[in-house]
Amino acid sequence: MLRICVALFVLATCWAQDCQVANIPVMQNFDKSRFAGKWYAVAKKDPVGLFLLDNVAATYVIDESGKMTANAYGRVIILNNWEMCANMFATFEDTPDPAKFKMTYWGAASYLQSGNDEHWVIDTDYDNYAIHYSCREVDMDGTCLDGYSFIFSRHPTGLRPEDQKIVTDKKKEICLLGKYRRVSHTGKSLYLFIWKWKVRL
Ligand code: DAO
Repeated sequence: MLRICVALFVLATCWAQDCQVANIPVMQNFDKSRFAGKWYAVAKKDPVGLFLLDNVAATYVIDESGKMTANAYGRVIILNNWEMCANMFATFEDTPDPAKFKMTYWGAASYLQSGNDEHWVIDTDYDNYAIHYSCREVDMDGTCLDGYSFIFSRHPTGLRPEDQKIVTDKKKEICLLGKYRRVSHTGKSLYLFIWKWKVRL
């Protein structure tokens, strides 16, 4: 009897959790002008072939025509363990859903990654936390085969205790609970940037 109950509970949990990419709930009435400004990545679910390691931050800008762009940086290791600060630039194309964008990004140097990704805002209160999501490859069953997600904070020290439960519940909703690693902010990427700049002089 106990086994049947456990099996039913597991089944019910699976049914309750819809991991289809098409059904992932995003922020309602997302207002990109309130989202503008600097966000620190405090946790990350990596994609296959991870790139940005730590000291990751993104600054979103909305121009007079309403177009969103972003500058981002972070510590990366490329080409035979060469550690550097990657500076990235991204543009965003609006879609019918205000929380879903098509992102195109470039590295400031040719050996850095560039590409096109989805950029979805799952949830934010604009002043403290934001949950970003991008699925790069959808599996045959409609779930995400390869994707990444950043938990952003307005504060480099991390999420406020009162935001942690909200973020944990959202991680569960997007089927990524337990898949994140902490992203630290040690200032190392700024140090690397200054060091490389000095070497070039
Ligand atoms: O780190 O593995 C990875 C994926 C990195 C994608 C680069 C995105 C650059 C622009 C970031 C804007 C905010 C998400």
